Amino acid sequence: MFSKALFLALIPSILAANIAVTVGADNGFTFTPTSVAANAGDDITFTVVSRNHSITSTNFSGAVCPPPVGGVGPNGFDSGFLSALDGSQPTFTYTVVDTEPHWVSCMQAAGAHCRAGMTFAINPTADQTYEEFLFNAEHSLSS
Ligand SMILES: *[C@@H]1O[C@H](CO)[C@@H](O)[C@H](O)[C@H]1NC(C)=O
Ligand SMILES: *[C@@H]1O[C@H](CO)[C@@H](O)[C@H](O)[C@H]1NC(C)=O
Ligand SMILES: [Cu+2]
Repeated sequence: MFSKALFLALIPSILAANIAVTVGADNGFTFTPTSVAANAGDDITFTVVSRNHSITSTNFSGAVCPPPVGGVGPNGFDSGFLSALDGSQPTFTYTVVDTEPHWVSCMQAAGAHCRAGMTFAINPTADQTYEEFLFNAEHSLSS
């Protein structure tokens, strides 16, 4: 019979989710969905279905676009450029390591995709919403 402690220790792996996000649906500058709530241990798998994009963590405000190579941390990430131009659908998986908000965009075209609203949020909050991040990206100056 399971002890309660062993059962509780197993819960994170039992509940770890695999969350699918589509990048560039309908040839657009989009992430679908635009935000997710995720727990540490969850995998978020991004599938690029058009053009040539990156999945890169960035700032919530200020210098949002373009995200820098390597991404903004702590626990930042950067897929590098993933091209679907050859008809492939490359994927990138980020394993969530904390429950902090992470703000994500695309580095392509010196930030033009980012300023076009190509944005995604992991664990946005009441104080830092996805909508405000989108606004900040659309109004980010080129760097
Ligand atoms: C994807 O975009 C990057 C950055 O603009 C570029 O260096 C790379 O050559 C592109 N890849 C393809 C297959 O077009
Ligand atoms: C992110 O924003 C901070 C604070 O405005 C700034 O110091 C930093 O340079 C920005 N990071 C990047 C990579 O733009
Ligand atoms: Cu892009």
